Order: sequence, then C-alpha cells, then structure tokens
Amino acid sequence: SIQVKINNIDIEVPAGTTILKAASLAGFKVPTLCYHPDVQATGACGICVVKMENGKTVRSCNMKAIAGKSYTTHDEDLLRIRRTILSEVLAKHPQDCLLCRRNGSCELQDLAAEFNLRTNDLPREVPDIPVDDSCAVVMDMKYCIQCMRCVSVCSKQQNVNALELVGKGREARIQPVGGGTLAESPCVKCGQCAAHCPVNALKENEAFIPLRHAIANKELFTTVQIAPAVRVSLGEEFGFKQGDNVAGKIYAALRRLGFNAIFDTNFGADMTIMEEATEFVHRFQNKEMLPLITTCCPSWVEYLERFYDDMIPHFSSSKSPMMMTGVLTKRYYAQKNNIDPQTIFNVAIMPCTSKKEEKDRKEMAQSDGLQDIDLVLTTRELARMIRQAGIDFTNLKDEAPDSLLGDFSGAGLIFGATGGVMEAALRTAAACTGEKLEKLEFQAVRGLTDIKETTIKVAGQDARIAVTHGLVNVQHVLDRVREAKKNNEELPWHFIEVMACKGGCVSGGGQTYSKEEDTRALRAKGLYDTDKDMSIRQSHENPSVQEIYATLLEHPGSHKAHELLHTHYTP
Ligand code: HC1
Ligand code: SF4
Repeated sequence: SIQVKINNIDIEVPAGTTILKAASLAGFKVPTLCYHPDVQATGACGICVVKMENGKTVRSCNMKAIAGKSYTTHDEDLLRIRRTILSEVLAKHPQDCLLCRRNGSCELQDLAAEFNLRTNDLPREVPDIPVDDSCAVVMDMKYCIQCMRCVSVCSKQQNVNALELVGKGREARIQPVGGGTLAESPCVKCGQCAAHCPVNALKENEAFIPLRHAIANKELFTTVQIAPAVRVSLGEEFGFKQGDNVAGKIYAALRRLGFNAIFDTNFGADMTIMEEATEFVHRFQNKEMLPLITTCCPSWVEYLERFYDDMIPHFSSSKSPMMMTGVLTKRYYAQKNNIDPQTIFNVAIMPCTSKKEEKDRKEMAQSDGLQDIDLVLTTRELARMIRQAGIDFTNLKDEAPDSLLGDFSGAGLIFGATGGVMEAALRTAAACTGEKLEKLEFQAVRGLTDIKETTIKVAGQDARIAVTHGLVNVQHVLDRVREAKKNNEELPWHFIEVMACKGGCVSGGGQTYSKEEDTRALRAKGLYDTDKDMSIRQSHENPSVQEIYATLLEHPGSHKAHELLHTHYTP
C-alpha cells in the first residue's frame, strides 16, 4: 500500500488506487459524470478534475494516486472548472427536468444541484434528434451527454456492439450501428445501456399507463408475478439497503395497486427446473444433443440465434419461469377458479427490458391466440407506479402472495443470481437420479467469476457444468464446444447456463440504477440468505408443483407438459 494526502488528510491506500477512489476513502466525494465502476474510465467529461501539488489539474477517475503525493479535490479553481464544464453540457441538454422521466434519478440534475447552478449564459443548442422507440429499449438522444457508458457496456460487457459514436465536435452523436433504428441493429434488448445511462437518453419502453387502464377496467381480472431478482433491488428505491429482500412489501404493494391475484415467478422457476432437469437427465443418459444450454434469458436466446445459430439445437425447450407462470395462470389457475382466461390480464414485473419482447416471441404464441403474458414492467417502472399510487412502501407490513402460483422453493428463488438456475437444476437432477446430496449449496457455480465450472454426479456419471454471464464471456465457452464437436472430441461440458447480464438478473437492464461496486454481490447475497432459511429448497419438493403435476400435467416431460411448458427454436 501507499501513503497519499487528500486535502491534507493522510491516508493509506492499496497501490494502483485511482485518485478518485483514494479521495473517497479519505471521505471526499469528487463529482463524476461519465465515470461508472462497470466501464473503463475514460475521463471524457472532465468533471472529476483534481489538483496536484504543482497546481496542475488531472482527471481523477483514470489516474492512479502516486505514493507520497498530495492532492486537492475541492477549491475555488476546481469549482470554476467544474461549473464551466457543467454549463457547457447543460447548454446542449433539454431543460424540461420537471417533465423528464429521470427527474429524481438523473446524474446531471444531481450535479446541477450540487454546484448551485442558477443561470447559464451559454447559447442553447439542443440537438433535434427524433425518438427511436422501435424496440423495448428506447433511445431519446437529444438527452445524450456522450458519456460513452452505453457504447462501452454494449461492446465490452455484452460484445454486441449495437451502438456507435459518429461525427465530430458539435455533430458527434451516438446512434444504433449503421444508422438505422435500434430494432434493425444487432441489439439484443438486454437494457444494460439503459441501466448505465446517467440521463434520459436510453430507457425501457414504458408500459405502466396501459397497466393502470387494465387495472381500472372492472371487466378484467388482473394477475401479476414478480421475478426473483426484483425483490432484492426494488427496496433501494425506497431507502432499503442493497440486497434487502422486500418481497413481502412488494406483494402488499401489488395488492394495493389493485391486482386481483398476486403470484411469484419463483413458482414458475420451480416448474422450469422440473422440466429442464428432466430434459437434462434424458439427454445426458442418452448422450443426445449435449451440451444442454439454458434459455431463461431472452437476450441470451437472441444473441445465440444471431451469432451462434448452429448451436440452436442445444437449447433447452423448457420455457422461462415467466412464461411458465404465465401459461399456468391462464390454463390452470383460471380453470380452477372459474375465470374466463380471455378476461385475465396477466402482468410480469421483471428486472429486465428484454422480457418485454420475450412475451411476444412467435415461439410463445398459443394456437388459440391467447397471450400468456400481456404486459411486462421493469423494477424501475414498478417503483414509479408505487410512488404515483401514494403507497407508503417503506412502512407496509409484509404480506404473502396468493396460492398456488405464488408458492416456491429456495431453488426457484436463487434463479435471480448467476449460477442460480444451474444450482437449482442440479439440486433436482442429482436428487431425482438417486444421488445423495451432502449439501444443497453448490458454491462452485456461485459468485462473479466470468466462467464457473464444476463436476457433479448425475445418474451415477460425472456431469461437467459451466456457468457464464455477461455476453462477452460466451464466446470462450461456445468456441470450445464448437471446437470439440468439430474434432469429435470429448465435450468440455454437458450442461451450460448463460445469463446475458453480468451477475445475472440481479443486475438486469431494468433494475434500480446503481453506481456501487458491490451491488451484484449484495443483491445475490439477499437471495442466497433467504434460500438458506427456507424449509423447502428443491423444486421437486414444492407441494404446489407436485399438485399441478398430479392434477394437470401428469409428470415432467409428459405430452401435456410439452404442450404448455415447452417451445422450440428454429434457425
Ligand atoms: Fe430472471 Fe428468470 S431468473 S430470467 O434472470 O429464469 O428477468 O430475476 O424472472 O423468466 O425466475 C429475469 C430474474 C427471471 C425468468 C426466473
Ligand atoms: Fe447494447 Fe443491450 Fe443496449 Fe442493445 S440493449 S444497445 S445490446 S447494451
């Protein structure tokens, strides 16, 4: 470690620490705008300048602190520089803050407040760029401040490269690659660009007004499910700590919003495991089309279809938990409760933008035209809706979801973190093929390592497992599989889980904004901690799952199960 001085405060920091981080460890918050811990710091905006001993200024986000040196983070000169930069950005930015969706969560607005900007004499020159709402991720680039975070996450974290910076100087702008709409670009709708946008330029296609109308329509029976990861993120919007599991309050809030029945995607996750574990055991024992690859994540599905279409036959045919909960709402719950499924309006609250498109995929269409999921809201949209309805979320008493599509095991719950789907599948695949499980935790597939591997006994044989997340890591996994197949060599893995977003759904493109470094780990911990204390932690032990098989589906992989719970993907 090294010693440095920040504003005359001595502090010891690990060698290699940036000045920005050293300042924060010393108790000073240097303002930033283009900086985000997930992306390579470029210093593009210049707001984070600090002064060295010789009076020279440097950008603190990408400069390492030097041993024995002293830095000033706040004085009159720095304030003047920062106010000038901010004024220039604001001159090109719309100033309709009161009417803006990011009102209250905009990083630019926060800085304007922090710097007490009251006037701006610079000439206004807001670019005139039309809104692109061609898909689940909306681009309104007149708000763009060219921080480049979106371009960076899309290329470095997701390896999609759907966005590019074109033009120079005043003409510079970010656009979908090739200049068409985002829908025409290779975008997979993961929403990571939106989750990293500091302003109102990139965002989900908002759907809560149609939802309000549906709830107000007394002829409709409104049902709702919440995804695993939503419960460990939504609380942050209302002052809870990162990773706090606020599921009980969410159920209570959804009831107060007027939903007629409240379910949980975790239930569908248990159903997905029943079908997918069965599918895996079958393929593994018969050495058919291995490795099996998970398909819960629609951005991942789209990515594979676009870039690795030769691998489509490896896809699991089991629908995602959202779609399974959806179909069982309209085909099972409706029947059991004498409700005409045509009158059900079925909503899913997801940490994800891509789920807004999954529900409309042609593979999900029912032969009679009934839509399993009618509308998807992100975590952020739910927070807005709760506020608008005047619900005092923080002080709500915990409530329970409705039976039986609200009943779940710990295995269904951990789906929200990378490795969770695999761990849940292994808890069932191993147990149901007669293996004795010493413990239910599979530490090897937990955590934020890019590619996680383990071997586990299934039906008396070693099954090799890989888990990866963040689409940039996928190529290393799939290239090895392709290579082995081409050379007729032994496969590196038999079962692979992929989630498009780094960390899995806990860090999905629809989650609460965060610039903290340990957000993913804290949210995942929230899920694992709850699972640890649950009495039922394996999907096949969920009594409601057992009841559905006993009364409707017979057994996993049955003809009826295939009709309702499976799909198929074609190149
Ligand atoms: Fe996910 Fe899934 S875990 S895809 O990450 O399989 O979005 O949370 O709902 O469907 O369960 C997301 C989360 C979610 C599905 C489940
Ligand atoms: Fe890139 Fe994902 Fe944004 Fe599409 S949604 S532009 S793939 S980051």
